[in-house]
Amino acid sequence: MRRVITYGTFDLLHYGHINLLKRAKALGDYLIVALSTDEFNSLMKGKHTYFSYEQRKQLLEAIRYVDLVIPEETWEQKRSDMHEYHVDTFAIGDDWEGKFDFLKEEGVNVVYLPRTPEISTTQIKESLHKKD
Ligand code: C2G
Repeated sequence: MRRVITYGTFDLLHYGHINLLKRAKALGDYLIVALSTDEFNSLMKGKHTYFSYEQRKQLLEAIRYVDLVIPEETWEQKRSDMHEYHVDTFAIGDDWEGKFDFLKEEGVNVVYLPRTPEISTTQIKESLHKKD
């Protein structure tokens, strides 16, 4: 069983997120999503999400590519996650290119996947705001 993990906030779920999850799953047989908690988003990522952690978790668990959702509570948990979840591959969008290469030291493949252009949660929020 080749286990892949990815991390993110996944707020206002859109096709860019789905494309990422689809490609991440294709790197193995089992995909774990470490989902940023509400506290991690607001305190560490400076993100205010529309949907709560539980709502974002429910959405992700409904996606065929996702096998398990766990909480992402700190920047530092990645190293231990690789061992706790027996991860073979870490995958994330290439907006993070190079930032997680240190995980290779834990014996995992590190893959940066091209982001889907033209869509982002911020863009969705801004375009809805303009229509008000
Ligand atoms: N993504 C993408 N294409 C987009 C938008 C997002 O491929 N148009 C990818 C991002 O690169 C990321 C994932 O979808 O891999 C989730 O996006 P975010 O929720 O914005 O994740 P982020 O805030 O970058 O969290 O510790 C790592 C962080 O938690 C990553």
